[in-house]
Amino acid sequence: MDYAATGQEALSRIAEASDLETLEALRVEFLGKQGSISGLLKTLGKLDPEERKVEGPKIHALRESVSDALAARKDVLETAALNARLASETIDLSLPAPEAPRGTVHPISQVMDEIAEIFADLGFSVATGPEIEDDWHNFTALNMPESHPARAMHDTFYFPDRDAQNREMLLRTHTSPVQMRTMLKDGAPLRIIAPGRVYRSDSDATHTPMFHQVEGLVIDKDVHLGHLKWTLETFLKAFFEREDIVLRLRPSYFPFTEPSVEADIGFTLIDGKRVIGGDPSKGEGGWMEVLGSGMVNRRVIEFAGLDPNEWQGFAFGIGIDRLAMLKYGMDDLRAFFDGDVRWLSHYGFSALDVPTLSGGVGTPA
Ligand code: 2NM
Repeated sequence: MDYAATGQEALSRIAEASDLETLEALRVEFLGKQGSISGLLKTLGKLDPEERKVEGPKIHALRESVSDALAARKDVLETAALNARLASETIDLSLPAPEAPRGTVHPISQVMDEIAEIFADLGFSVATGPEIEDDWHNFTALNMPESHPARAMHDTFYFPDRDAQNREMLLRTHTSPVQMRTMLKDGAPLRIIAPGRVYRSDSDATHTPMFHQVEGLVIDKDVHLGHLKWTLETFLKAFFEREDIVLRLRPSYFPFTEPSVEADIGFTLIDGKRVIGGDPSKGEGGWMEVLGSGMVNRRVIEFAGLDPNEWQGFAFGIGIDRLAMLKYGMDDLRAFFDGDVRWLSHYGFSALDVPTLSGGVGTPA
């Protein structure tokens, strides 16, 4: 038999295939299991040996030439497809860069991160809790029973309805309820800070109805006022990045601590400007109140389900907004909450400026 015509037709159809799918269909048509050339090969078995000697090589040669043609055409089509992709997917590197994000990290967020970093190094973990609280966690458990005058001084925002336990609901006036919840949940010993938003119905040039606080709590055995003073001094030196921080503790009163102390930080006058650091008793300058603190009241330890004869602790509370103003030189508290893009781009921080003790907690790179 002559297979030349079959071969010619197959080769010309392969040469005309314009895409890879068409070519694959041809491969199946000729060489697939049910393919025409595969069919010819199957006939060999039925021939007698003499005929097979003649027909065998011809059919194999046909199969070979079709197979080679398929491979060659596939190569051509694949190269063409790749070239088409390379031509259509070019990137024009001479185009201007896309607009970069313009957001900045708010100074309050930055200062919160700085504070968390410093206290993490002292072994404190960060605790959080709800901003909507009940009066037991916010007041009663902190040694402020219903009649306590400090409750009135807190200018509390109350909700109209009570909760399922018939407790009054309110916006927390400090983050102390977080400490109470953590003591009840984790017990002692404990070393935590609780940063976050707090609310008091108070609004003027130096007070906003929402502000930020970080409170710290250490519960352990044989804890005393010396540990408190060292911790506060170490924190303030790291925060203001100077060794010449001078602290003055003054006796004070908080219902949740006994004794209670307020801490002032010394500033000196340089060219008429207040600069944190230095000893005001040895030159020009003065004291600025920065935080309140004390030894945790035995009654608070009891409310937290701990034995005050076994466990003692100290606690402190710091206003983050004021501390941020002192460190970064803003003079108007209200600008913190205006959302003015010009103010934010001036005072904001780069998202890449993550505070670390090794790299500096407040020095932009
Ligand atoms: C302050 C001042 C003094 C304080 C007390 C507690 C707790 F939960 F342990 F009782 N947390 N924070 C505390 C003590 C807060 O802020 C000016």
